[in-house]
This record gives sequence, structure tokens and C-alpha cells, in this order.
Amino acid sequence: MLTAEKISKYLTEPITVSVFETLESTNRTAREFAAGKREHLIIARSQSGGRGRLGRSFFSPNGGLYMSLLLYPQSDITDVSLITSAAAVAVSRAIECVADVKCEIKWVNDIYIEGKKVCGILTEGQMRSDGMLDYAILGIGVNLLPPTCGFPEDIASRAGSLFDELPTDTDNILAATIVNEFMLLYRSGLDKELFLDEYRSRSCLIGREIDVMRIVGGEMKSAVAVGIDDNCRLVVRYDDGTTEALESGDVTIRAT
Ligand code: BT5
Repeated sequence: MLTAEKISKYLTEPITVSVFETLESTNRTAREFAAGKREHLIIARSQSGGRGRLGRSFFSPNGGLYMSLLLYPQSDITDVSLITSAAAVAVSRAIECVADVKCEIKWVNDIYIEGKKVCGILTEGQMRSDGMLDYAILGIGVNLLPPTCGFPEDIASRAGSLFDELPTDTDNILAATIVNEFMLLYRSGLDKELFLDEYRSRSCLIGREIDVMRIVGGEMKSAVAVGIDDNCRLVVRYDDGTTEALESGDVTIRAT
């Protein structure tokens, strides 16, 4: 079972850890702790209102790991999408430490194993008036075990879990390893040399035909994903030959 004491034991840095039985959203609780000005790891064993991006929800029953890391980035980190990209690599490395699997990253924030989404990342930042980040909340949800009542119908074909049975203490080890791996990158100022090539090589989109959901207007446009640029943007080529580097948004792989 996830406990603050056990997670702390595996952390390489003395970050404050709080574990709750259930929360509406760990990202929301992290925001309430933000005035404390201390890095803090908030974990819930389940969430009643887990949040995804773009107003979507993240299904968060017992049997998952739902965590938010409250951070106070130095002035050279101004971009929350860089935190998400580094975290995607850190989570992939951590999962591969505890499970015999190969993680792929679906730009920008999802971790997939064998074509199923096992983890989603939601980073939220609070800007100061000078454009710097006051704080950032790195939210990570990992499906450890299949939900006892199954995944909801709308995600059942696309969602997966890491284990059928949880090996002893693996939930605590995974939580701490994710933080340890991320902190290695974060303490380096999120130096892209340390994660960008791996982000690219783990991408499950490159070369694939995709549908791009336009945030403005909400329409879908078909394209080919051609690469990830040096700013972690997804470079796509539309059917009319034009290219675009996407900062954020959502893409789906087109069924072949
Ligand atoms: C995400 O958004 O995947 C970000 C999820 C972040 C969740 C963590 S949990 C701790 C922290 N506290 C929070 O409240 N949130 C963070 P997005 O890329 O928008 O994907 C959301 C979509 O993924 C949904 O619309 C579903 O289609 C699908 N989905 C929802 N729950 C899922 C699950 N448990 N496993 C796999 N897919 C899921």
C-alpha cells in the first residue's frame, strides 16, 4: 500500500510526502499547498475528480498511482510543456525499472505500453506578473492494476495497466523512482541534452498518419507526424503539403 513513510525511504532527496486515501484531484490539493513554498509530493490512492488536459477527466479508481509534485522552478524554466516532456521520459525510465515492459510516449503527455495508455501527465503552472513561473504542479496518473470493475466503456479499448498483481512494495518504489528520475532532469535545469533524444526515440507517432485536433475551432485535420523539434513540439505535415510545429493539442493515430 502507498504510504508516505515507505516512499520517503526510497526517495534520493528529502521531499515532503503526503499520502491520502482519496482526493478529488491531487493537482488541486497541490495548489492548496503552494503557499508553503516547499517542494511537496502529494499522492492519493484514488481520486473522485481526476483531471486530464483540455477539461477532460482521468479515471482514478483504487489500484492506481495518482501523484502531484509541487515545484518552484528556477527562472530558466518558463515552459510547463518542457516539464511534461521531461516527466514523460522520467516516468518511462521508472516504469521500466519496476516492470519488464517497453514504454512509448505519445506526444505530448501519454505513456503507452503495447498500444494501451497506462499513464497520463498533466502539468499546470501558475505564472507571476513578470512571466516567470511562481510554481508548477506536475500531475501523473499511472494505472497499476486493472480496475476491479473494468475501465469505463469509452476508454476500455485504449487503456491498460502495468500489472495483474502488484509485486511487493512496487507502488511505493515506482512513486519514488518517478520522482528520483524526474529530479535528476529538473535539477539540471531540464537540460534537453539529457532527455530530448530519448523522448524522440520513444515516440510512437513519428512516421504515423494522425488526426490533429485543432484547439481553435476544434476541427480535425489529417497529417503525418514527421518529428519532434528542439522545443519538444510535434512537427506535422498536412495533406496539402504544409507543415506546422504544434506546441500543444491532441492527436490520434489514424486506424490503418
Ligand atoms: C491526461 O490527460 O492523460 C492527464 C492525466 C493526468 C492525471 C493525473 S493523476 C494525478 C494528477 N491529478 C489530477 O487531477 N490529474 C493528474 P489527457 O491527455 O487529456 O487524457 C485524458 C483522456 O485519457 C480521457 O479523455 C480518456 O480518454 C483517457 N483516460 C482517462 N482516464 C484514463 C486512465 N485511467 N487510463 C487511460 N486513459 C484514460
